[in-house]
Amino acid sequence: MSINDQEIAAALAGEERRQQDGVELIPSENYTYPEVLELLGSVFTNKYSEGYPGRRYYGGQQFTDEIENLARQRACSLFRAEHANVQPLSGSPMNQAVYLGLLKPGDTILAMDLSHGGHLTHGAPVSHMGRLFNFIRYKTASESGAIDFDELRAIARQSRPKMVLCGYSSYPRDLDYAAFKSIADEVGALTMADVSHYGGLVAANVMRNPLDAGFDVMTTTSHKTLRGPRGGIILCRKEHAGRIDASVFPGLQGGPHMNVVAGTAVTLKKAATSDFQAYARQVLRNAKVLADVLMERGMKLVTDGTDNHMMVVDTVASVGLDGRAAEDVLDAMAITTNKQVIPDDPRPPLRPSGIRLGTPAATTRGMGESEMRRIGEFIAAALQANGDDAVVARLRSECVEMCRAFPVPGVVSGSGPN
Ligand code: DSN
Repeated sequence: MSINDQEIAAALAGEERRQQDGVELIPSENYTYPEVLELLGSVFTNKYSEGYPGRRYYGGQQFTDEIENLARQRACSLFRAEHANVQPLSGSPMNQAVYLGLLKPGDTILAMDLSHGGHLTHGAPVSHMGRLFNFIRYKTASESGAIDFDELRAIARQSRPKMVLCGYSSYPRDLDYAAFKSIADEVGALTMADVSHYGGLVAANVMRNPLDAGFDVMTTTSHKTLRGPRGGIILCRKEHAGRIDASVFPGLQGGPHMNVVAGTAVTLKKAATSDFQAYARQVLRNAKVLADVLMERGMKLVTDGTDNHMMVVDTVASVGLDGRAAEDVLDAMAITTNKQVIPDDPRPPLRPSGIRLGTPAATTRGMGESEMRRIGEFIAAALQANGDDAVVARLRSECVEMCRAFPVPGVVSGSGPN
């Protein structure tokens, strides 16, 4: 395939080179399968399919119905769910569809505070959902990161939420879903878990599955640890199926992206294999090693370690650099991370106190514990280099050389500019 648009072709080549030559440590990113890339560029992108299999508003659905049915069945079987909706265009509309489908505007939702690990869509005041619903936030214990369930119960008794929401995008521990469920039951609230970050780890049974604890709804994006195309999946109990489906379409969205649904179906089949389970176990082992090396090298990690695929480094406490400065230093040596607020961060979100790191993408390209040790050493050395460009340049060339031994799935040439 050739792209006859020089500027775009050059940007694509540059991005391929960037992905090939650098270590991707943003925990929500991953490299999808070459088959998924092929399906994203397939003729399924041409098709409108408003409605659901067997009940569409446009003709010509014999093959789109087949792929959506397969995706739904595979999602239910993989996650032990009674019903699946695979149409959400991504994580934010997915969560919005659940709130809007099961609750009324103004209802109270109990959710984790953003700086303690919750997501923007969990009611951050800057999000539309934060204005539409009454979000009450719970926090984690500052050192261990544990959730104080006695405090949570007291907040629930007082605020009488209609929904108890858990799940996170920057919290390095697993959750006790049974404890959330028992509090929700006590106050008559629905339960929802957003496992977007760790959906692949739940699928592989290396992290707990909220549906096993009787949760009403679980949401996950399809592209993070699950390694699929960019999309969202809502899994729920049968009794909520009608309201969830109506909320996604026609409530919130129009035509689903059937090229993405096809890629999701393939992804879900792969996620049920022993190869994927081995991958998920390696993601966790890699995260532990990376966290240990960073701590050995004097870095301060929020909650002092990790039980999942990610960690948050307090760079201000570790080396006196805010998250943006730390992100820039690491970018310069071909390690991509993202700036990150820490619990109750006194700093603003664009100059927060830390960075967030994760191992899903590096693990996909075959990096293991020895590479994690090297990456941990690179990061510590770069952050402790006091702005010495020569040190950063040397680290960059070592890092790039290491990366070239681990091809990125889907990168064809990697021949873009350095
Ligand atoms: N952007 C994703 C993340 O990085 O956590 C979720 O919105």
